[in-house]
Amino acid sequence: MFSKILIANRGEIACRVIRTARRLGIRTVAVHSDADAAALHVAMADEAYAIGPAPAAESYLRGDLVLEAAKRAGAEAIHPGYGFLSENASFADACAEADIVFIGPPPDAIRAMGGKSEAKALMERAGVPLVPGYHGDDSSASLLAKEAERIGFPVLIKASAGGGGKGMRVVEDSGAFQSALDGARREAKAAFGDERVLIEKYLARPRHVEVQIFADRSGEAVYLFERDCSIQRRHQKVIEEAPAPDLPADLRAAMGEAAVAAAKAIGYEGAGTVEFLLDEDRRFYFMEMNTRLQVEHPVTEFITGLDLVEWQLIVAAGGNLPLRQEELSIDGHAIEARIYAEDADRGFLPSTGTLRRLDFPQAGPHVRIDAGVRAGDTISVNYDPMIAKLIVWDRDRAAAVRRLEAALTEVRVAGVASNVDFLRRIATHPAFRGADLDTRFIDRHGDGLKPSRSGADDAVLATAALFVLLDRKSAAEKASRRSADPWSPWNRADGWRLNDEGRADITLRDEDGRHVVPVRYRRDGGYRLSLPRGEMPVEGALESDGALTAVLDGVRKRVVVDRSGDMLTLFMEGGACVLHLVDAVQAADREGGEGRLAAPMPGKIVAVLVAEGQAVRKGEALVVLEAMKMEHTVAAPADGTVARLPFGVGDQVEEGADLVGFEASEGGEA
Ligand code: MV4
Repeated sequence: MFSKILIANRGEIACRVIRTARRLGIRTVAVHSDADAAALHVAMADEAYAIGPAPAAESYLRGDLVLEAAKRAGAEAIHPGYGFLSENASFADACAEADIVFIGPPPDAIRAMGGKSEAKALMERAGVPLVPGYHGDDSSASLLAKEAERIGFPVLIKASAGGGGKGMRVVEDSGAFQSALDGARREAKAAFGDERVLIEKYLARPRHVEVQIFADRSGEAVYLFERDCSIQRRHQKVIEEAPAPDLPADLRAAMGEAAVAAAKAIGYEGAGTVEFLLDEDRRFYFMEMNTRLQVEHPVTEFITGLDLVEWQLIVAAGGNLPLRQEELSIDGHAIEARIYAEDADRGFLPSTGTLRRLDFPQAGPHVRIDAGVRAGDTISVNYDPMIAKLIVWDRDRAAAVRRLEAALTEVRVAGVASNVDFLRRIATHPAFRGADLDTRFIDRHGDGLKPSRSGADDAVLATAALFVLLDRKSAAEKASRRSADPWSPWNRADGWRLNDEGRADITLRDEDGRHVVPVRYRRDGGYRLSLPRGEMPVEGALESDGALTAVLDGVRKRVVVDRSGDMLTLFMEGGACVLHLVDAVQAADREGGEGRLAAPMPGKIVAVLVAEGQAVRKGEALVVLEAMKMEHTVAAPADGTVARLPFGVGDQVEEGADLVGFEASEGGEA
């Protein structure tokens, strides 16, 4: 077994590999970009090497710099994690040339699975079922059109070189085929520099079911059962589970054996995943093979009781698989939810900033948290916005779903937007509970997955105002205890007025604007608030852990409130709410901010959809920015006129750059 390994990754996967290595007594070497100098994985490793500036292309993707660090550290092996260099065959070759073990498959196996068409041809020869289709070399329009007729509409056109859904076109009939083919080719060329396409029978409601396999150098291979990863958004997995619900034992075995056959066909070694599409009629078809450990591997670990990173280390060091197929079995059910710093209420725009608060449920036999960041860390645009993975296990799926719902209520993220409430809406959705899964789950149930609350309702405003009042009262009491003149009226926080009930205004701001909450101080220490829907008596107390016991209109609730500066994050039943306390003095300064449509993060302008002087309606798309491999549309915040367009297509813009000078029309809809 190795005595020292280098982890060529960051975030939660780096931390996860370090944990197993440490348990096995293996010394660990971390590499990091300048931006990650204080990151969790650096702190956890035995030693760490800076390898370059923040952009991944200048650090984590620089195989030469990673290898240089490995040589300096005397690491015998490199674990690539996932993403970055994990499926880079040239890097795996370079490791071998440097006599450093690449913890993963042989480079040729990576290459074999890299191209979709070549992979399919290999799988076909190995007897692995493929979707009926055409993936030959002749990609002339006339031949492809004939093949589409042969296959039968609807068909799916896919980029041969790509993945993740880029360049995919569903074609319902022959009349639409040529234009769809042209579009798919253009997108494939732009995304992968290769316009070759393949055609398949389109499966309308497939599930994404993938099989975890492991192979060792002796040629042995086993399957560690399957995962259902159908809950995806824009080809990014959101929730994964193992085993796949409602899979008959014979189908499970057939998929497992097909996956093992695929692995053996390419001389595989190490951890791998064979992805299948499972049709409604329970036929399964090879989709692609991933030649690395997957993000969602913990659900497999939970149901098999195994440590897949330990198996990777054993196999990479030349050892045999620890268990034979007949020694493997499924125990219970596990579900993973990916917690991302993205704003589910704003088109899942990645959210950057400092994690003011990061609470997780207590880990244990039923709950696991794989996190790569901690409170105080910054989520930046340089990397994938994953915060952590929450994985739960229980004796069966129903119990695991309940466990997931409960665990998600204890995940609190403040300082950046997160998808936690979106995850909760999925976990509590009847279709999810009923395991009614397919790859279009989120599309199909989109409306039922939208946030229930629109804006700050009375309960939110009352809770926030009460928190501010109690916070001020507590600060005033502390100040008077410290003050030489404890009875000074300046140390009061009860809105005291001569011959009158105490009064104050609490002004709060959110994306809908400002909310002024007039307060009257009651003699009994409570308050009476004037809210949009009427008066409300409130009282409560701040607990030592920052939680608020609020009694609103006689109903007692416990709410966790995080305060960072003027930002309040309220973790309410219906989800997290962010409000900003407006200090009346500074309020005026904010006026200058109106009319700004700033770039939410650095990126490139890929489309300007309006002209200067053009009248637009609220919500109309104005400019499209490409950042973090995704497109972000900047839309009109209200009815109005496009006054200035300082940038054109192809321009690079910094975070905060004014993309559009906008003038709201008088009284126009905002
Ligand atoms: C398909 C399909 C339906 N029919 N192939 C999406 C990207 C790549 N993983 C393959 N994908 C699909 N291929 C046929 N013949 C539907 C998808 C698909 C999908 C597959 C798995 C997980 C999520 C998906 C989301 C949309 C479409």
